[in-house]
Amino acid sequence: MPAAARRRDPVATPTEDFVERGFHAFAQPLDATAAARLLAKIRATRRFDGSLFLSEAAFDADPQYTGVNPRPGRNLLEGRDDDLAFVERDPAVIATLTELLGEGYETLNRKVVCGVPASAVPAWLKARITDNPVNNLGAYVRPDYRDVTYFYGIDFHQDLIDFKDRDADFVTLYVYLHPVGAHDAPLYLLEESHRPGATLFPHDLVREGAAWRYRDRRGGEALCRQRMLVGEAGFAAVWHACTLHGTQPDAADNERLSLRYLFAKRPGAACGLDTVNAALAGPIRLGATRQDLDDKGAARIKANSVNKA
Ligand SMILES: O=C(O)CCC(=O)C(=O)O
Ligand SMILES: [Fe+2]
Repeated sequence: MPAAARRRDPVATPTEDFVERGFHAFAQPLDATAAARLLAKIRATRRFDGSLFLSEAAFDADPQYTGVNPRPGRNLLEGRDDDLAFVERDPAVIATLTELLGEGYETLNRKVVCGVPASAVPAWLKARITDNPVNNLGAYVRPDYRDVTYFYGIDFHQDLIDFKDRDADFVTLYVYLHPVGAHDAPLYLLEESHRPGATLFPHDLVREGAAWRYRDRRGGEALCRQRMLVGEAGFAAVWHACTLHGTQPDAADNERLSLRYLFAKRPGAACGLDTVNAALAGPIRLGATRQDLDDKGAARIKANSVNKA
């Protein structure tokens, strides 16, 4: 057999990518024209500027930190199946999700995520939130606009963070709706950070050159290469619920708009994710996933790693 034929196929399957690195980036962007069409419709619903926010007095009169994300009845993507077909019916997306999650996988959640540009965040708010680990701005956004999730950066986290007492039986699919470069609040993802399994947020991360030393607080550690996810409109990537990723505050003048999906395996269905999870060194479920919030849901820790990425 010629050497070239013996060499391992350089295109890894999604399952192989998950086992080895904790994520899979699609080789080709999804339909960029359809992404632009949806983007225009989203942009037509509001201005992504200071008018998104409550006044400081209105916020302080009745601070609400929970229930401020999109939910059934208040989700900009509701009733937009046609606009989302370029994602949900894309053959490569379906093939990847079917391989990882099995036939009959379930959509747990889908929403628009906005990286809010620095120029849109009122000064009073910036002063309060700088260096908080999770700057989900939903609490400060006018209730009508809470049909989108707004971030001003979020520290390295596992998407399992929102699911205490649930197995990592789901994956995240993230789609950029326009080109995202280094200055558009791209996602930073830590390769191989899924391997120790589920750990408590905020995570124990120390920068080491171009990588991060990640300790699982159970005696295990990994050296994780940092990968900046930049790409064209329609760029898509899928990652494991234990893979660490985060964003810095959006320094550009423009908002970054993306789609974020969670897809779960059907209980019992044998799938690639079972292989991935069986290879993890630690647990795939936690009774508590985070310790950064007080009992009202407000930040009680000021610390942030991804801002040093
Ligand atoms: O889009 C972002 O800035 C971060 C999104 C993210 O990691 C999430 O929604 O879980
Ligand atoms: Fe996330």
